[in-house]
Amino acid sequence: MNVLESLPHAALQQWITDMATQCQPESIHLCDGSDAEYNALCQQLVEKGTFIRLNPAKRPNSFACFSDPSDVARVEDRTYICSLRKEDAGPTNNWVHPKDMKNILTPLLAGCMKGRTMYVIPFSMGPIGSALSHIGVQITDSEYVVINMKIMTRMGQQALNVLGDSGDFVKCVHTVGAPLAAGAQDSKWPCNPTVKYIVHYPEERSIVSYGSGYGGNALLGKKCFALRIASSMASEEGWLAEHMLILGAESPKGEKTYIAAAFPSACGKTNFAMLIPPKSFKGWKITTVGDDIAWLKPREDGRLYAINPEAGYFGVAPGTNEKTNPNAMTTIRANTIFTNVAITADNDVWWEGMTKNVPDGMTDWHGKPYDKASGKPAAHPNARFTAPAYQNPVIDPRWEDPNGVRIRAFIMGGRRSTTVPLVYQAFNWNFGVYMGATMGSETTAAAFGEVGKVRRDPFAMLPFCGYHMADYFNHWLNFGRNLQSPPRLFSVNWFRKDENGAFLWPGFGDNMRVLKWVIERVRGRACAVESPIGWMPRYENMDWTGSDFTPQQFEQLMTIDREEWKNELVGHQELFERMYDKLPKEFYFMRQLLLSSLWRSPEQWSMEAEEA
Ligand code: O2Y
Ligand code: MN
Repeated sequence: MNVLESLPHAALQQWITDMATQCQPESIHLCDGSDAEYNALCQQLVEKGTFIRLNPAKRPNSFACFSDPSDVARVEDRTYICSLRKEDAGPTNNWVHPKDMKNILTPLLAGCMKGRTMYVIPFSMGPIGSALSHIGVQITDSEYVVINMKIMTRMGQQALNVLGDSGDFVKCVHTVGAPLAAGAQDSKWPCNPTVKYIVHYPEERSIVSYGSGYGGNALLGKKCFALRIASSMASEEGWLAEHMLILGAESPKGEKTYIAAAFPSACGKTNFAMLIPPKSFKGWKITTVGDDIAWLKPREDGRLYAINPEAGYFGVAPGTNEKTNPNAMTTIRANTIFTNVAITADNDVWWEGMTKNVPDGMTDWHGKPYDKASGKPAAHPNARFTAPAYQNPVIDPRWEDPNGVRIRAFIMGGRRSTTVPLVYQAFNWNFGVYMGATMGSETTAAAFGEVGKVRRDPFAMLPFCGYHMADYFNHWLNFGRNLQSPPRLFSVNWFRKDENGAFLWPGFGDNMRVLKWVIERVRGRACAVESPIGWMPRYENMDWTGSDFTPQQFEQLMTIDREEWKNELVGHQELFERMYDKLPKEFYFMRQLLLSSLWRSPEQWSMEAEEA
């Protein structure tokens, strides 16, 4: 029997049939999401030479693979939002009219899966059956993608059951763009080294990804669906799809507070999601609901609840170690796929920053013997692990709660060596939205080549917002108006440096001190002092047990330098000018207010602060 005939969903059946006619695969495989299917596909990739089975004694049921060197990261310059109107995509997205884009893609898709299997992956973003979840169906010609989607989503029959015979689904088409001629030898990492397109049609709620087999380009449930398409759905339907981790903080008294936090890449987002409090914070426990994406909706009580739409972690490996993130190291101890890491002589994995000592006899991410003297990294800086979330030793007991968890605070952070203090709280929702909109992070070598330049990354969503960024700000402003006791908004910066370039803040576990102040603030128990940019803790308002951090060090970390802030506000203006046509008018007024409060002399601020 034709595999598709078993599908009760006529529109789904028709769409798959149409795609098969276009892509001309050799066969079609409807994924059931079973472990047997997963194991068989892993074995298939081992036999093909794509996967290397890792030492079962050290890393059970785990595999490593090396991508094509042209296919190692998301391709932002090849990523498009093809809305019907250019002004709906906005100035920060690449835009082509959907008709013109289809004229480009149709010939590329014709016969693109020749010689390959077309896998059909039904998947749920979010817990099965949750009112906050949404269904997608991805077709792909990559076994690697099927295996990763099994870890990252709830996929297979369970998602088909939710769809029934007429449910809505986001159409996700993926091909590596490398048709295989009869009898030709396949490459270990098929992809199209020169032609790549990651295309989103927000009105159709569909995605087409051509030419890449890697990460955010190919696992379409993640950035493409859960952020770009979902953010556009969310703005129409009155919810939020955000590039945020979700963590739970439990106090020694058992009081639980859930917080969502947005950080651009290279800011320690996974470390924060799995934070281990300092030993002196006896009885405090941090648990992870999600490490990357949050979907948030108000419930009948008017309060805001969040789910993690994902089921796994696609985390950056380099820099992860037993000190920086022991919970991540435990999470990836088994059942994990490693991409572009180095392989040790005893068939385990290694990357820069895992251990001080660089092991001998490794294979590098190019699959070649690693020459320690080369000065080159053994693992690619964007090397990844794909691991099931349930393996996280600090997974939150409610991480799959279909109702979501109530969010009490949003934390926004960037990597700033100057200007931005360790922590401050926005005066109100609107100032918080302004704060998120003007977030910036200094570029690191791995990501952008030019080091240390502030790149504005509103809500860490710049590469992931599926519509006009200024419409997104308006959506946030409106959204707050309808919430009962809305979450409070905070800015953090773990990366401020002194005049010698040394970090002023220890970070990692000590970030718990900041988190505790945030929690106490939202619960109305912590004091703060008013500054020109928001509410800030005094030294004595934070918990320093077990720390020798001095009031003088704190002062340096919290300084608001008027000249630096005037420059900062010039940076805000530059961002606003890029999107002036739709920018919320409130933002101009808030910028003016910030300017005028910065204009007051520092002596005046401290006098007013004392009075407050
Ligand atoms: O490089 C990629 O293909 C993936 S990018 C990514 C992966 C996991 C979580 N976050 C990100 C990101 O760029 O924000
Ligand atoms: Mn991310």
